[in-house]
Amino acid sequence: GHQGGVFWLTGLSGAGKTTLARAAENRLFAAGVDVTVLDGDTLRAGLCSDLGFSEAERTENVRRAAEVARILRDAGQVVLVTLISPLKSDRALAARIIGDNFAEIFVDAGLDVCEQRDPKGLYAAARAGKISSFTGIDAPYEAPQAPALRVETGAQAVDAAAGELVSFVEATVRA
Ligand code: GGZ
Repeated sequence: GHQGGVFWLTGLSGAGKTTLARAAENRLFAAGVDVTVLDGDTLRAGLCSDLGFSEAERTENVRRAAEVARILRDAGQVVLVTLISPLKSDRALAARIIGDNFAEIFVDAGLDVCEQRDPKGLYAAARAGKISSFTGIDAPYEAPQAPALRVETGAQAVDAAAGELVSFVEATVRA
């Protein structure tokens, strides 16, 4: 068996949070772990569809995700949350809401790499002034200073990055 726990993946748009979490989810599920992914895009399509990208709305987005993650954790799930969650203070809010078994994971790819990937053309749109308050362009990203785990996703392949995350999760929740 295993304990519940929340693994909070923070990082820039395009850093690979969702890809990493989905790869880890598959491996953890195969290893018998009860795992759920709370993905920013999914949440914003439903539970958080009333929220935009102002500071106050991002805080509310983080708060709702944290409350849901806590419920799932209390039910014994391993929860992988993938939100940019750019502000230190918002991640501290999530940590406070969740309490025990919370781990901050820094999904670390440089802005240059993320902007080059630009899978949805959002960086280009932000540079062109078509969208504002875009994280890394005209809105801040405060990198974690002391994350529980840092996963490099700029140069490292998805498989290797997922392996690091899975090992960390297993070591944490099987303890
Ligand atoms: C940042 C934005 C923005 C702005 C739309 N700033 O790479 P994506 O596209 O698929 O993921 C990003 C997602 C960010 O939502 P989060 O809920 O994770 O953000 S936060 O934690 O800050 O609340 C991006 C898209 O939404 N997107 N506009 N202005 N990302």
